Amino acid sequence: MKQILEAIERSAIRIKHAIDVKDIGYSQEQNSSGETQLQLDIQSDLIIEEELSHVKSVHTIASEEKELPMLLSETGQYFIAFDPLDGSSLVDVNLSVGSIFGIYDGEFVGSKLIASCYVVYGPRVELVFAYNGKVKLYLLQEGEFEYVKEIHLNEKGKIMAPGGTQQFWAPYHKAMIDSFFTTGYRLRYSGGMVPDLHQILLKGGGLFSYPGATDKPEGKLRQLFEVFPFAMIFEMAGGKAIDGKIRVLDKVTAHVHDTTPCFFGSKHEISVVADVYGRN
Ligand code: FDP
Repeated sequence: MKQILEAIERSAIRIKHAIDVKDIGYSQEQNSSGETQLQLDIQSDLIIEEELSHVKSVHTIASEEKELPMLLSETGQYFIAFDPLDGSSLVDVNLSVGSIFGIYDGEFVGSKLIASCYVVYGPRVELVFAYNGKVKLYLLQEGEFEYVKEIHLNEKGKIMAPGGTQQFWAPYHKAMIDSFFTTGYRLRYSGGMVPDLHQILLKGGGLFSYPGATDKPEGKLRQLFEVFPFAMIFEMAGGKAIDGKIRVLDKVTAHVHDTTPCFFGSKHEISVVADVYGRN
């Protein structure tokens, strides 16, 4: 696991450099979800693939930018799913973006996720690593990731990050989000999953939602690359992650690019979501 974390750290430093200096134009390619890839998406994907290919314990990788998983080493133990540059459409407006990693033991199944990591490329580069029941924050300082602190969520937070297009939300979902705002929650939504969830984690709690809606019944966010890794981080930090009704880590993944509706938050907000969705 140490070698995997070191490979992620090296990737993060190289991706940060690419963000700072490289062409951010669109390529001619589309990813598996039909989105046009940025040069930076492709570049970040190649950087991570290269760094993980040096780690013998990595059996297979799956990337948001690749159609199919890629075998790296028959004798490896770990299956790593990653979104190389999540929220990359925000790079041209200079908002924060991130990389997300889920480290699975033996197969790409939610219950086999054993460690998660994400990197935020903002004014500073931060890395969060969840393993063995602890969620640890690191800050990039002069080329090294230095440990800062453990992350713990409060029982109840103050931040609301409601994803998706309101026009397509179910009426009960809209009523639930409105009711959070009328009880004092404040809107904090940049459109980048990594910085939006990072803010909730570091400010002690709140709710990030990306529901199923009429335009996207299964939501937008991908299970293996985005939802499961953050679900583990929220659970280890003392919060919860559900799809409205069930724990997202118990969901069955039929295809590597499957999406799911998702709600991440501290315990209070998730109990409200479970109550509303349980009745609808
Ligand atoms: P993006 O398409 O820019 O990569 O992963 C997809 C994602 O961003 C998340 O980072 C973000 O939370 C979400 O999409 C935003 O979607 P909406 O624009 O539909 O709110």
